[in-house]
Amino acid sequence: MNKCYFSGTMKAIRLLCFCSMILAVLVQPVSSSSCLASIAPQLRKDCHPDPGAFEASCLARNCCWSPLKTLEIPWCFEKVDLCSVVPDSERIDCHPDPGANEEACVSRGCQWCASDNTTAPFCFYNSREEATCSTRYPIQKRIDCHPHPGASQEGCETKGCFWCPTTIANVPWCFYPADGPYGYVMKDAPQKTALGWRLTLIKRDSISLFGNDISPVVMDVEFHTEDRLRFKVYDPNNKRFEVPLDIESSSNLSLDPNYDVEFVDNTVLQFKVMRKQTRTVLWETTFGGLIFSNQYIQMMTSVPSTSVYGFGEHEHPSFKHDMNFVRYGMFSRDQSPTAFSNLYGVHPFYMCIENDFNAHGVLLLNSNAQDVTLSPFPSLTFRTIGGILDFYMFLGPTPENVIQQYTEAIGRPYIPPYWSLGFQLSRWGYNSLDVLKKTVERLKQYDIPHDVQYGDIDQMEHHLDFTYDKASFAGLPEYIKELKNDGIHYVIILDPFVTKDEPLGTYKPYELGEDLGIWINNSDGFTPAIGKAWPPGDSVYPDYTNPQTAEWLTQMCIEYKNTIDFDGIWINMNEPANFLNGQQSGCEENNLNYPPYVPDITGGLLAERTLCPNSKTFLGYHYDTHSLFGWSQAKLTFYACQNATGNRAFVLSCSTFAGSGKYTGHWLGDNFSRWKDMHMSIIGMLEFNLFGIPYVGADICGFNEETTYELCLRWMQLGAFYPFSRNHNAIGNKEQDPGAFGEEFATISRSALRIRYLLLPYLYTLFYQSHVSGSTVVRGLMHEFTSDPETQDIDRAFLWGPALMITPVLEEGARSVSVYFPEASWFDFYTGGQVSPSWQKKSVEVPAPLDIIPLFIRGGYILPTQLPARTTELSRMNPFSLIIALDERGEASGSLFWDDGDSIDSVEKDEYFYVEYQFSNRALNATVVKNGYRGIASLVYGTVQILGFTSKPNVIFVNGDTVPASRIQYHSNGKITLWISAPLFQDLSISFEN
Ligand code: MIG
Repeated sequence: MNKCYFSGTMKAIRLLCFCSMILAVLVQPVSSSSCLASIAPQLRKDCHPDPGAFEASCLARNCCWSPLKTLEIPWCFEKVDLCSVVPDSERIDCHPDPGANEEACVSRGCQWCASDNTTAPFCFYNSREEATCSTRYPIQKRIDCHPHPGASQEGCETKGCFWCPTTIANVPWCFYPADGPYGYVMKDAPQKTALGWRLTLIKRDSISLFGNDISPVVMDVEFHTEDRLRFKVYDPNNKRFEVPLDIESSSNLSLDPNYDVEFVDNTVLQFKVMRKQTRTVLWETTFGGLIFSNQYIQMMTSVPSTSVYGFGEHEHPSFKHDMNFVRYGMFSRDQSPTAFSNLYGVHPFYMCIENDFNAHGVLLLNSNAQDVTLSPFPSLTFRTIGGILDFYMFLGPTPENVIQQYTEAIGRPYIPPYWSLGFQLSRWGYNSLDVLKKTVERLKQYDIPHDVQYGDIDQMEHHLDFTYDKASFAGLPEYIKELKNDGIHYVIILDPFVTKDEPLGTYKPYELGEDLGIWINNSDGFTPAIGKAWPPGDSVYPDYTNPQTAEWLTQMCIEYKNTIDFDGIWINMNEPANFLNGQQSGCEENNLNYPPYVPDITGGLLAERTLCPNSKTFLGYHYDTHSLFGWSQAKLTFYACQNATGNRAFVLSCSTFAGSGKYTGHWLGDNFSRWKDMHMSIIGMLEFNLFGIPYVGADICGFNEETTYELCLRWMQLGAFYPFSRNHNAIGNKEQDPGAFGEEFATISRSALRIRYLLLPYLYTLFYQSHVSGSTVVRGLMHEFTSDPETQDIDRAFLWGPALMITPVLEEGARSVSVYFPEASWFDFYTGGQVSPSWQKKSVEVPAPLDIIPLFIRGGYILPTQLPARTTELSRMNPFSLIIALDERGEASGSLFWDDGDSIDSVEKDEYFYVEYQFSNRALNATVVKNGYRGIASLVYGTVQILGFTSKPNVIFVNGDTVPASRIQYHSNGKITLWISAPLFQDLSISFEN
């Protein structure tokens, strides 16, 4: 049976048969037993009632896997034969109009069964009742009138809304139609402003969901740059909270933007944004759907395709979103990754790939508790309970362009210190200096690269920041000096809570903070808010939105540095976390603490595991600033770290917000030692690259629960390719450092890490590019092969920049991986041989024995490398090499960024080195573009490898001198290796002559 594009009538079926014949070879067959995620919940028969269901165990039963937010609905269910479930005679046509196909059908919330032995409609309603009211109120036009649980017909109708139950999960039962008669209308004609347009809107009716509706509201449309548009809806008469992120707007009047905006005044006003070149509608909202009340703001828009990525922070089951009425809450929370839960950071940003493969991105700059619903029409519904609607759209048109434009607005990522690209080791619960020493020692014994060592809260005295345990960690300061001599850097942890209950005169962090008055306060604005966390007694929280806090933090860091000679700061639990729900004394009953609508967040309570929303910070109520805590802390910590160390800052933050990438990296939180979590880590890493935080990784081998030999080994291999590569473990679990499992494990980990170290110059160059132009460091294949739709769903493989594809093993027992090779020349990293061109645009099973993580280099690129060593301090002195992978035309290009790796703002101060490589016409040219780093003088090129060189040259010249035959090796697979010696700081030319 084939997908077909007609439905309903006899004639259509004949057409179907005709078109099946032509299409048979073109389209993939679908079985009538379908795994559609949209299958009505009542048709899902649980296939995994026993615990422990996950994707692989479900598919092993030959069942369907489709996680849904609603837990009561089975995620693993038996395949449903839609064609037999609803008898022909009972089918009510849901798509009598032309153009029916599976997607169009599903987007109406109906069921699709394309069968050629029936005359019944292919697209039909779930039930008679649904048919009756859904014909009147199509689900795609419903604006939720009761977004919180507990809707009833009576309650709904008294609000003046319509009631129409449906079996589709997350579709509103109580709603009003998007095309009116509610919402807002224009008060008068749009006004021209310096940057664009201003519309004054007034509410046209008295319907109110949550009270305190605001009218008039103003919408400003600002043309910021050719590729950036801002539209902002706010209260002109009352200043409401706005996120203090300075996004500059140019006021260039000669702007010729790549977008058009349109106001269509039909029955109800519509606002549209179109891509000028293609006329694709990127945004289309009606003001009939706008709700703007004090604590409930809602807007719904269509999106041009279902290829939507982003929104965070969550554990998303796939990189490309499932848009079947999925809702995600955003409110920072200390919560180990759980499907659909709101996690540590907040990133209301998405990217959409349009049907013609152009890409755009949108940020909703709002920090209040919020949620977004993704629906298959396709559309997005935004709901936030405070602030304003402040949207920024970025026109791309490539995915990389979108992220470059996004980071230009919110702030470009910093360049991490070079040492922090090395392998890092951590655990919670070494519990003593002895154990720490033994662990470090065995990595050294096995010669496993090791650049950074962490100390977690068990090193503190009673969990107090800026202390260390002088009993079980006696000698720690001296030991850190030893580590330094060995080239290993040290990172400390800071929790945000400061106990107020140490004896007077003994705990400076509290006393100094008291003097400076820097704590988050209760609603009175002057008594400190008191919570409870790890330290003994009760704790207060520094308010990092208060500029005074910088002084406190800097002083504390400088003083602590005299004892513990740290190089970087890990800031944790900064959601901010609290072991209580709200303050010690509870949260008063009021609208801030208990707003009429609570977005879809874990626990359904804003104060859960944090402070009361009506606490006061310098910038305003915690209600508004909660999700900015980690962001504001990262910024101050970045400068405090610089001040204390005198070197480039290293900050690793748990909680992040849009713009955090300028100051910090991120690890993906308290994951689990499970195979599934390895896959999830790739999705998280790809997403944080969209969010402008490319320095990201997950706890290698898993944090919670016990790891296993094979899981941990495969994870060491994958983690060797996280931009932030750290093995970290929770207290109480067995040791899982790469030295803990014996010789074989150590050898395999070592070789994966040595590949990482070999490639560090390439990785570092990617970070430079992300800093100056905002491109991603790790990216999905869809960024590079956007017009190949196959790449849109790939989230088990990823790229470093444009040129290196990493395809890890993510399943227990697997000794091969299925790899999709987009259209390009690819070379096996290990042999340098070209993969068969017949593999292009195919998925191929590639061998992956336990000691190998398959890696492929893309033709057309030159990768700078450097011989590895046990630390980057050593490897940075080794000879460089070039891997030149040729494309079909025999060409390739690349570049190298280099500096001392550790000083502040080397790019801004012009203290760096940059060389560009170009290979064409059988010759390599290296052109030094910037020569601002003195240390370059001692560095040399050692080897050059050319991959895919088909005709063997007679002579090879390096800077005009013939290379002796003894320094050339021709491999049978088309690879040539040259041993050369040439200084890095000079231009280099290598030619291959016949
Ligand atoms: O309540 O510092 O995410 O990495 O090891 C747990 C102890 C607090 C959570 C962090 C984790 C860290 C742990 N922390």
